[in-house]
Amino acid sequence: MEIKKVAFEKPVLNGEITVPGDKSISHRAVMLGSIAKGTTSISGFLDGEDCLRTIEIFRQLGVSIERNGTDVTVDSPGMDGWQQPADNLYAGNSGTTARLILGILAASRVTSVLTGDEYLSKRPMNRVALPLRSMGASIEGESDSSNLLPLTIKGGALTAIDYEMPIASAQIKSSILFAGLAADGETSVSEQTVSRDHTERMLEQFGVAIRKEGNKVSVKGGSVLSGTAVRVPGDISSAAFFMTAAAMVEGSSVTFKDVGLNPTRTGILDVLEAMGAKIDILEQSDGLGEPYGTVTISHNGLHATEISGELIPRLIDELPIIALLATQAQGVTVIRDAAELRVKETDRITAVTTELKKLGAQIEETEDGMIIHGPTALSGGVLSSYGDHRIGMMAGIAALVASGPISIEDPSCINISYPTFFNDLEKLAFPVDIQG
Ligand code: SPQ
Repeated sequence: MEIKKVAFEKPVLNGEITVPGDKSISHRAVMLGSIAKGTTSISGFLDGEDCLRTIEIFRQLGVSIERNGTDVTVDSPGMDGWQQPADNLYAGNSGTTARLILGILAASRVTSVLTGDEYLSKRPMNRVALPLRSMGASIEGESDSSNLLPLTIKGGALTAIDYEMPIASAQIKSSILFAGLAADGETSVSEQTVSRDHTERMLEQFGVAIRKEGNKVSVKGGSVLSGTAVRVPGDISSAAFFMTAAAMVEGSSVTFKDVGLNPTRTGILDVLEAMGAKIDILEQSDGLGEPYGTVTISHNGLHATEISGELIPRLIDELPIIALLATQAQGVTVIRDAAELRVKETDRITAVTTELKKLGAQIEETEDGMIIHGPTALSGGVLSSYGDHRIGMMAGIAALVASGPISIEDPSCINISYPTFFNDLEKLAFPVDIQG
């Protein structure tokens, strides 16, 4: 097993970094560029493993996709011109690829089999497959309820639905809206709590007229998409690891250039502010759909907070690193309403509490969150990533406050969303020792 050991020194984080492109936006840019007829030019694309899976799947469908580093050009005949794939479509570890593509394939003219790695093959697909089936989609699996990959999707005619989502999920919302693009009638999705809105923003960029009424969004079947230019800002979910590090380590101040500032994703900034960190934001926008800017996070003491309700979807992927942050804050931090963490790449509630306890953290697992007592001195140790990039990176950042070295089992999963994570850790803090 590959081990990456983070050498221990007393660090202070100072400097400026530009984190790689946003994962959610990169996926959607390739998907919409492939549905659209014509050429789409993407800059700032995330060359992480999950997004590369999305590219590969559309290539198998006959879309021409050229990648030159973080510049990607998609040249598509449009959805009606896609070819029958010769092999199964492999989504790897990527829940976003699998769930969004289910909606797209259901609306296409091809028949395909969608598969994933051992982790993705345990994640529920019925959250998108059930509403898609109610639109008339043919999605069949091997398990009794056809909830798990592999799934066979026979694209065909769909009928619009008006769907109320039982949970806040951008993946469910996006999958149904993508299917709705080719359905007969107007498809609507309502959510009780707002989830990330990259799909809605990007549909408009590709020329689709969407209708928004409160928390309900609708698209008309037969909408025509035209290729366009997409600029992907830095991923705030990746920046969150070093934002948290800067907030935790006394004397630190780190600047993040060109990071996404979509309000449906900035819950981490709200939490850092509520816990006492100093935050300076210089917001910019170039009119290409997504706000972004330069953010500086500086250490300024830390106290506990409560994280629940509408804030949760705005920082769902940041909760593992926030749990680590809370171990260094004065008081009791409570995280609730986050049961969704149990169906991510791993059960992130159990994984975070188990791993942080190994370092001496006072952290308890609840059904839908965690309770963390701080501040606690953390020791070094050997931590598992559970094959989950966000748990692996949490372990890497823990080395900044631990009294001894941290070894991370199976760190390669970090390439899924932040391939340059260890370079940035070295740039801002201290050398890492790569073994295996
Ligand atoms: O793609 P995947 O594996 O589901 O990625 C994760 C992550 O941590 O990177 C979740 F495990 O992010 C999801 C996020 O949790 C990405 C996403 C999206 O791009 O639409 C939406 C969120 O998931 P959900 O289930 O709330 O819709």
